Amino acid sequence: MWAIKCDSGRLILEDKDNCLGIVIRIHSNYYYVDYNNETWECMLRSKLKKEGTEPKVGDKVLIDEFKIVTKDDVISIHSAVITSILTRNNELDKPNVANIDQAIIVTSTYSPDFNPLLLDKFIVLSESNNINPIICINKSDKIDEDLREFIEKTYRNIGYEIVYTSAKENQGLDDLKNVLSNKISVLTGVSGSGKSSLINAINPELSLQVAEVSKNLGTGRHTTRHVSLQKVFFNNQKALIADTPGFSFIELNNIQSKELAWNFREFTPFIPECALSDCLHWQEPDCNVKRNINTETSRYNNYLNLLIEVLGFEKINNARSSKKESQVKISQRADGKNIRVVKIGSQAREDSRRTVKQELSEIGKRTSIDDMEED
Ligand SMILES: Nc1nc2c(ncn2[C@@H]2O[C@H](COP(=O)(O)OP(=O)(O)O)[C@@H](O)[C@H]2O)c(=O)[nH]1
Ligand SMILES: [Mg+2]
Repeated sequence: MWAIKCDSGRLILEDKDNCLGIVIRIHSNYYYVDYNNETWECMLRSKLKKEGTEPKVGDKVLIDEFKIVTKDDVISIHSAVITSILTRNNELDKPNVANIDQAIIVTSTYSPDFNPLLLDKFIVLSESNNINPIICINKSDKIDEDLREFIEKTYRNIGYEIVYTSAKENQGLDDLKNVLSNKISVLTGVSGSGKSSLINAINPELSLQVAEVSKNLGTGRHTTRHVSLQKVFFNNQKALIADTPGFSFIELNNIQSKELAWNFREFTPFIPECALSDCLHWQEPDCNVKRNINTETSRYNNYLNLLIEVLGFEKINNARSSKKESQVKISQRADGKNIRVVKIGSQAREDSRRTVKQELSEIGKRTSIDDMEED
């Protein structure tokens, strides 16, 4: 460690080995890294820049070349340089954030009413992104015993962690804090479930601008603003919480139908023994999942509902790609040169008349799925 005098005071250069920090905010070319409970303003080492590497919020990074600038003995800037980025465990696009440990799925007991289909959908979104789902039952000041029993039987029994909270009555907040400690979390769940109230109850100084997932299926509103991770301190512990909800869209359009069941953890031990390798655990013969689970449960019923949704998206995507295929044709011009001619196929013409929503509602009618809005 050494010190250099500079105009405004002292500049201390502290030479440490590479240390592991987490990017919590990005602003133009500056990356703000949480390391040792301080926020360090970092530039990217030029080698990484040249490689085109771009850190995301949530990235675990090694930092070096620490500088602490002091002015009149008061520390004004901690700065350092990012020397490498560790492999990500997971990453979301919207919001653009990596290495989320867990999604706190905030679900209310009333207004909006508890909706197991939506809860399962959020669970699938988490599982499919390799993010551990934690079920937070908020407004538990108004929970009846039947509902509590249903939640325990359905979710606790298959291994999900559940916390019961009431932001209004300050109940269960210590349990929630325990879950959040030393982790990177996103709070997710529909509008009105109590996300903002919970954040405020945990830490009133932290005013998260939690943007909302729209009430209507598939019409998520996403913010253009960069996500950042907020540091929250309690009981000598620190939590990092994303300031936007975990999933801007609650559509399952990135999941393949034959993959969906892998996001139902109670199904997974039985999937490999199904007779068909692409078994959808629905109408197929010799299905090992159906043989081993109770198909009378809301989980299985919700699985089927979500499967129909996923199949609907697949149908639309296939139609789109067949449209693409039919668009390009090579033709020979009079001068002998080959040219590409765009020609729309009949299937594509038919599909282009329909919107995605119409397609989905038609599939819905054929299979009489319930309306999937949450309240
Ligand atoms: N009874 C009760 N009401 C709550 C609770 N938490 C939040 N609310 C109310 O639910 C409404 C929606 O809460 P809000 O935090 O804005 O939900 P968000 O949309 O998920 O951020 C507000 O009127 C809150 O006062 C709770 O634990 N119990
Ligand atoms: Mg809110």
